[in-house]
Parts: sequence; C-alpha cells; structure tokens
Amino acid sequence: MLSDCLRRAGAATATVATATVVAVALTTSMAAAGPPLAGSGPPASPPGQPGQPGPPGPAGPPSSTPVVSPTPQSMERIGPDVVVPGRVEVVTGEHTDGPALDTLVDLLREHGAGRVDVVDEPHGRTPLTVHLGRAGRPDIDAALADTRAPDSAEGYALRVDRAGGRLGSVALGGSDAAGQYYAVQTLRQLFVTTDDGDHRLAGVAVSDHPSMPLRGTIEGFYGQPWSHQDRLDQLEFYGDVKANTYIYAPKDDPYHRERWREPYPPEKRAQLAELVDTATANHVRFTFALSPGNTICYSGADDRAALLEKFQSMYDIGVRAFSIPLDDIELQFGCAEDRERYGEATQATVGRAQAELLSYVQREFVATHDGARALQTVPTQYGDLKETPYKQAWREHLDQAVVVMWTGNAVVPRRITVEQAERISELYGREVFVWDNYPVNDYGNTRGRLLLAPYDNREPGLSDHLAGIVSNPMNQAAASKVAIFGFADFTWNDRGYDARSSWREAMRYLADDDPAATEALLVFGDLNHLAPSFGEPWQPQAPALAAEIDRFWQRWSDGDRADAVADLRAYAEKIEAAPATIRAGAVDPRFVAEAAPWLDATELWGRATLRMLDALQARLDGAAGDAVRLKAESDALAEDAAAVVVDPPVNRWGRAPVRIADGVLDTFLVELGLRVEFWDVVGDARNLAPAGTASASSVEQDLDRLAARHVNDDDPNTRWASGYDDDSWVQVELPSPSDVVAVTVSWESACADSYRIETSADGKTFTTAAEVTDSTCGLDVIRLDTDEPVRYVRMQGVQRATDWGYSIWEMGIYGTPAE
Ligand code: 14T
Repeated sequence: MLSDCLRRAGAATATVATATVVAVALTTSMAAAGPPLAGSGPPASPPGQPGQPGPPGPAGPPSSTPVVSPTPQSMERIGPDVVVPGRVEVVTGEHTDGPALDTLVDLLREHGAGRVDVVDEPHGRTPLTVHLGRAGRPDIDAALADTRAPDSAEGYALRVDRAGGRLGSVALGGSDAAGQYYAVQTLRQLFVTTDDGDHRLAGVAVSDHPSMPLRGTIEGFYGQPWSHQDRLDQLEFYGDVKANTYIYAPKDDPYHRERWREPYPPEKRAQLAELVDTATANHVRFTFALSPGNTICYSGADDRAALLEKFQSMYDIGVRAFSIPLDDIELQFGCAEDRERYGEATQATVGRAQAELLSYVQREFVATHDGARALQTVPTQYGDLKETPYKQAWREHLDQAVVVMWTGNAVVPRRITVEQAERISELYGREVFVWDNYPVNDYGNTRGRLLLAPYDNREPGLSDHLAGIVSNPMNQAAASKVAIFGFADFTWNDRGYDARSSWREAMRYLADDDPAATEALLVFGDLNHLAPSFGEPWQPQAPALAAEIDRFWQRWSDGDRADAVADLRAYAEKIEAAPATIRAGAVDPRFVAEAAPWLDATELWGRATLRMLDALQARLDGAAGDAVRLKAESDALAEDAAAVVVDPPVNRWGRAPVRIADGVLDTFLVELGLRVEFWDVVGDARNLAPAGTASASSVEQDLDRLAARHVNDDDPNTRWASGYDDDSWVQVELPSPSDVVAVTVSWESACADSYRIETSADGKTFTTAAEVTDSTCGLDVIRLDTDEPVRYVRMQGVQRATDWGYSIWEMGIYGTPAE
C-alpha cells in the first residue's frame, strides 16, 4: 500500500479552491519526540569500564583509560601506561594464532615499534616483551600474574603491566585461537598517543569472554545483494568488533533461492572462496545458506542429493557452517512423493517434512564432514510465540543438534525480552538463534530511509537463553555498521551494554577517532533515527533534535525569544555543517558514498532551518518585509531538501525521496513559517488542535490504537485510521471559536487521492474551506481564509489512494482563539 501513494510524492502542484495547498512535497509520515539523548555530551563510561585517570607512574603520565568495545566482562586499571619502545619482542608458541599474530605485529609497527622480533622463547633483549598464545603457556601465565584467564570459548585475558621487562610486559592469552585474536583486538583499543606523539599502552588487566556464542549478521534481505567489496569490508569489520558469524543468505541471489539447485558459475565460486578465506582470517565463520523451500520436494531423493551436492561444493572451498532457511514460503507440498509420504499439506505434515529433511542434512552431511558446525535453519513460522501443530512437528522430528532461528514476536519486533526467549525455547525445544530484522530496509515502511539508530530494546539477560543474535542489515552495507557495532557489543556483553554510549563508540569507530567527524555523525545519525516496523515505528525520529525544538518552544513561550532563536541556530549550524565534516576525509569512505543523498538532504534541511530562524529573527526585529522574503527562501530550500531522491536504488522500494528528520524538522519549519507569515493573527498561539477533541466517522477495525484521539495527541508516532470507505472523516472540535489560517495534515501511507477541509461553527453545518486533489501523501499544508471564527475543522475524505482507509499521524490547526 505504501508504494501507491508515495510514487506521487514530490509531484504535487497547488490547487486553488477557496484555499491553497502548499506544494512543498514534505514527505513526512511519522516520527516521535523522544527523550533527550546523551549524543552531544561527553562520553559516558560504559558499565564495568573505568573512565578515570590511572595512578601516575614513572613510565608515563596518567591517561584516561580508553573505552573498549565490545564492553569487556571485566577490565581494570592496574597501573600506569606502558611506553611502546622502538623495538619489541613478541613471544609466540606452538598454538599462537596466525591472524592474531599478524594483527599484533601490524599494530605494534603502527604505534612506534620500528622493529618487532617474533621469537619462540623470551630473550628479554628488548625493553618490552609481548606474550601471545594460549592461556596456560608458562610465560603467558607468569606475565598474566593474577589476571584470570577464562576457560570458555573465545575468551581471553590481557595484562599491560609496568612490572616485568625494562619497560613492562604485555600478556595476551586466549582460551582458544579466537580468544587470542580478540585479545589483540582489545589491545588495539588500548594504544594512547601522547601530545608529543609518543605511543603508550594503557596499564590495564582484562578478563573477557562473549556472553553469546553466535554474533554477527545474516545478509538476508530482499533487493540488491551486497557487492563483493562490501562483503570483504564487512568481514574485516566483524573481526574488529569480535563478531564471529556472517550468514550468506541474500534473497535475490538466484543461486541461493530461486535456482538453488544450480552450481555457482566459476567467477562467483571464486569470489565465495575469497570471502571464506577473508572470513577465516578475521575469525568469522562464513555460513552458507541455501533456501530451497519454494520448489523442493522434501522427501525426494533427487532434491536431497542436489542439496548435498551444493553444500559439498561450498565445503570444498572451505565453508564449515551451513544453513537452510525456510522463511517466506507456503506451507505446501510441491511433489506427489511428499503427499504420499506425509498426506495432505497441513502445518503438521509440512512441518514434519521440513524437520525430516533438516535432520537428514544434519545426519548425512554435517555429521560426516570434518569441522562442520551444527546445521542452522529458519522455520516458516519464525516471528511469533504461539503453539502450533507446525512447531509441535518440529519439536518431535527435528534433530536436537539443528540450530533454529526466530525473529522475535514479530517480523520487526519492538523489543525482545527474556520471557519471550524462554517461551520460544520451549516451543522449538532448544535455545534459539535470533534473526533480528534491524537495520534491514527492504520493506515498505523503510522507503527512503537509512536506519542509523543504535541497537536497542533487547533485554539484558537474553544471553542466558539464546544461542546468539545476528543482524539482518540494510542493502547499504557500510551504513549498517552503526547498528551492527551495537549488535556486536550487545551479544558480547548484554549485561554491560548501554545503547547510547555504544552508539557514540560506533560513530567514533566510523570516524576513525576524529572528534569533529564523530560529533557530525552523531548529529546525522539523530536525523536518521527513526526505526520503522510493519506497524508503528519502534524507535523515534530525531530525538536529540526534537529535544532542542521542545526547549526552543519552552523558551519562546517564556518570552525568552532571542535566546530561543540563538540556541536553536547553534544546533541548525551543526546540522548544516555535518555533511561537509563527514565528507572531509576521516569517515569510512564507503559510508560517505552510500549516505550521499541523505547527506545532500541534510545540508539543505540545515540551510532551510537557518534561513527560517533568520526570518523569525527579522520579524522579532520588526523587519516584516525581510521576514517574508527570508521565509520564502527557506521554503524553497525545504522544497529542494524534500526533492532529494535516492538514485540509483539498491533497495527493493526503488527510486524514493530521502527521509530526514521527518515529522520533526519539516513540521517545525511549517509551524515557524506560519508564524512569520501570520505574525499578527497567530500571536503566541501554537497548534490549536491538541487542546481540542477529535471524533471520526469510523475507526479501522475499531482498534483503540487507531482511535480518533490520536490525530491530535501531539504524538507523531500514533495515528488515526478510518474504515475502508471513501466518505470517512475525522474532525477536531476546538475549545473555543477561532480564526484559523492554516491546517496541516500529516498522512500515513494510507492517504487520500482527494479530500476536503471543512469548517463549522456548530458541528452541524459544514462549509468547504479547501478542496485538495494534489495531496503530497506526506505533510500537506492547507491555508484557509475563513470569514467567521470556526469551532470545528474536518478532513472529509473524497477518494482513497489505497484499498485501506484514510490514515493520519497528526492534524494541526493554526490560528488564534477569537476575541
Ligand atoms: F526469515 C526471516 F527471519 C525473515 O525475516 N525473512 C524475511 C527477510 O528476508 C526480510 O529481509 C525481512 C524484512 O522485510 O522480513 C522477512 O520478509 C518478510 C517480508 C514481508 F514483506 C516477511 C513478511 C512480510 F510481510
């Protein structure tokens, strides 16, 4: 339903009836004012991490302890920083991990060690010795002193100590190879460069291990799959953030889904082989997924053989993890053989056929192939918590080793709780693996959006009940890193996770530690904060900006107008400047390229805001003519901003207008513009609608969450929706008769092809104040020219744009109560 009406957004022209529809195609739909965020404040130390300077010592001045992401399970300052000298000895052993050693040597070289000697025995010939290998090796144990080495998989202990050696020693002990690699990844974040350019390592002890065994992403979206270069870049990134899983499952790779039986052509196969090698070098498990569900004969010998053959070809290039997702298919049988064996297709029979196929692959392939990990799968019922005959069949017939995925209690869940995790474990008879549909932007409500909000609303303690969590990311790979960084942090240490501080760290990572670029990314991320779902958004749009705007109005109504304007100007300047700062060179170039249309729009919205503040200031200074001219300039900039489109499209929704801070910044500019234009009429009054009482001809399915009152509740996250009828209406009764100069209608995707704005003094006789036939299906601004004060303002539908009813997030009524 979304595509129908948004197709026309941006193409609106003004129709003159008794009023004018402003043609600015503000493609607003929804947003929410959220709580202020710590985004622009100083970084908070995540729980369990010291943020205070360490004790001073002769080896170097105290530094504040660096923030390490993912947040370690335990990290403490044990002494002063340790100088990195020009020559360092790295002691290795039989079990030292290759990628860990390579990364370590590179890091030391980048941080002042011109010469790195890799040795088998400690010689002590250099002023600093680094020990790398399995915990338990005598030299490592000695250098770890009392720092405990965890024995769980992927765990490690790290100690940077002034004692030992002339300058000190560094111990990196892993419980396994991956643990060693993660010790080095933590060490990477402990380098401190002093003002004189000297390199030091923070004197800390870390004892760490992941809370969840499976962490990473599933490339599982519809639309253009990631490019080969995207994937190589992602795998390196996963190594940095201690994610160990990448599941290859792009819906639109034909060899993955529609033509699953066919072998990959040689070039594709060679690329996959390179991905496998790169994954291995970063301690990531390349997991190959095949989705045969649309055409497979579950019990057929030929199809079973074809499946194993495809897996074998992947095993041959080094793949050791496999998945068979069965999502988004019909529960039916495609061959007579299945019907003969299981009977007519029902939840129970198809469920059993699927479970038997999966058990067969686990038994005949996984169990017979050296090093292969447990088979993974996605059930067809992946997004609910109901007991069904399907799930019962899986419990009864699915091999206990097979790992089952689940997306939460919806395809895009608002939250995931411990209680839900316990319930789904019972239903599928094992700990499940979460396929989390964030920040994926392949469905209608994500049209025109980059999803840059932090990963949030997943309950601490989930690690006690889950096999792991993976992110289904956006078609834009590098922009997905903002969210994936949070996933990596949460799955490593769910109890230590803080969404806001992790978000800041994600931006710092993308900005290569550049402070100005980090701040610019935080401002930009806020403008792209809305996280949609199949229903209402689960994360609000632009919470930091919304808080600034709230403050503005507060001060405005307190009479502190000049300060209100000045303060908001400072934030608008940050918005306008953010794109140039992001493009200045420090930020991941892939991110910059993907975000280009959103950066363009951000700059224009920033300029439109500054120009509107100029207009307001001019009006405050009594320069009415200047104010009107500046307002017109702002309107033109806003129109340009709203006209920026994503092109060329990688997303399933195709060419689309970009959405930035919608429902927050566009509505604010409209409100300021009306104030400038109708200065004498509007006076101090703001939107009159929230003080009124709404009613409607009907409510979709009589659902309370879609009731009329949501049209004027001042919450852009909630909406009214009508029954499926062209004649439906919604109205607001104002507290007293008022002179109304404009009405705004913020449409949800179920918008109108044509409608009227009607007014009434008594609620019985209505007069047409405007006829709208060119709705933006976004934010319509309708000026009224009423002779008499009105009490009622009604949106009277004429023709719907979709098969649904009419749906409006917010209706605004601007004017002033009559004398
Ligand atoms: F397998 C599942 F876990 C899953 O989430 N499957 C798809 C996934 O590929 C897609 O990226 C995601 C978000 O759109 O949702 C699932 O696909 C849909 C798409 C729909 F339009 C599921 C239901 C829909 F109505």
